[in-house]
Amino acid sequence: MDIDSKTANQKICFVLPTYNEEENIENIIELIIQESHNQSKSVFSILVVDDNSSDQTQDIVERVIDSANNVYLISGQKKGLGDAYKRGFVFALDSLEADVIFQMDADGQHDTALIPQFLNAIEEGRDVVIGSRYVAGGSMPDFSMFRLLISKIGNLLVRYIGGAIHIKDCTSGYRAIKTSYLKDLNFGYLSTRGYSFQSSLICDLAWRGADILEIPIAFTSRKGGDSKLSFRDQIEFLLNIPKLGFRNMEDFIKYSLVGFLGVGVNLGVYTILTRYFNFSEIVAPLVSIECALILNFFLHNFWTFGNRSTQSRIRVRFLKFHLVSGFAAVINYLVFLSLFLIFGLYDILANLTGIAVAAVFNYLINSNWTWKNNK
Ligand SMILES: Nc1nc2c(ncn2[C@@H]2O[C@H](COP(=O)(O)OP(=O)(O)OP(=O)(O)O)[C@@H](O)[C@H]2O)c(=O)[nH]1
Ligand SMILES: [Mg+2]
Repeated sequence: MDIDSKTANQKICFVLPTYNEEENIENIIELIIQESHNQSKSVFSILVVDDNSSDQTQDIVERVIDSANNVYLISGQKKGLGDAYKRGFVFALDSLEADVIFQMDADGQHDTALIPQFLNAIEEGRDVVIGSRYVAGGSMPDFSMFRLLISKIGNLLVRYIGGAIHIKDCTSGYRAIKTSYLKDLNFGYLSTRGYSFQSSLICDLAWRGADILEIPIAFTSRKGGDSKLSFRDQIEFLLNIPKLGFRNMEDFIKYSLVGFLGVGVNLGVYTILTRYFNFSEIVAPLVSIECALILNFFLHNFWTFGNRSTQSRIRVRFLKFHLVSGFAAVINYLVFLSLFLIFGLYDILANLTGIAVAAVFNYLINSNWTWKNNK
């Protein structure tokens, strides 16, 4: 099957969350419909997820539905943007059987003329395309320095604590996502509001190995009406950062626990060999270190990194793990020596620092090389 026939007639669903968007909703639907006329390979649908707006939003959408195909409306209690998206995704997956879902604000801030660029990138094999304000060519021309600063700081926190360093814009609301990546999404975990929903979702996609591309957008001010995202959304965004950090650090925490167990096994085997089997102090450490390494390897393989899809053979991983451990020991020793001899640090503290640096090195290399996730 060639690419053309594979992507022919793929179903693209635009999920537009709305709350009191009577000034904007008709216009954005029209713009998307205009774009659909230029797309021969795709069938577009538009799903408005309205949370019982108190203005005319729903009446307007219902009027549009009477005259246009493939426009849908679902409504519900207002529980935040994340909850609205969650309901929208479920409808788009189950009822519309979408292949690609677009997230887009309904207030005209996202330029529909860029839709073909998103679709081209998806066709070229990307799993997620983000309309990004922070890659070269992207901008927020109408926003105050203050809002820009808040947005940038928020993005930095998500990137570095949430483990999505390579993604410049983690809170953008303009994205195209292949639904294969949404089908096994843990929606319960993502059920958060506003910006925190957007950042949780993109981190989840990044952790699961989605191929993500950012294309530049100019994020202008909304065409009409008022902003819906509140101070409460900002607070929840901040409270959500540690949660992202914990989930991002889960492997490292498991790795460290196994490491501590390894130290115990090393000491235990050494004590038994020297006290009960008359091993010399020269040979006993070699055996006890190897016992700890073997135990650690199997625990990492089946527990710490057990859910990764690593392509290399287990014996190759076993060798790599030993190699990395050897390097880590050298790093431990060099850090200890330099801190102790050059900086005159108390020897136990110097050794502890050496152990910590070596442990981080050990984790990073094993995580990204020995057990590289190929999914
Ligand atoms: N269904 C639903 N939609 C929401 C909710 N909160 C916000 N929205 C919609 O989500 C989109 C993004 O919200 P905006 O208020 O535009 O947020 P923003 O773009 O960060 O803020 P502005 O730049 O001021 O527009 C808009 O289409 C809103 O109508 C909600 O609780 N439920
Ligand atoms: Mg907006």
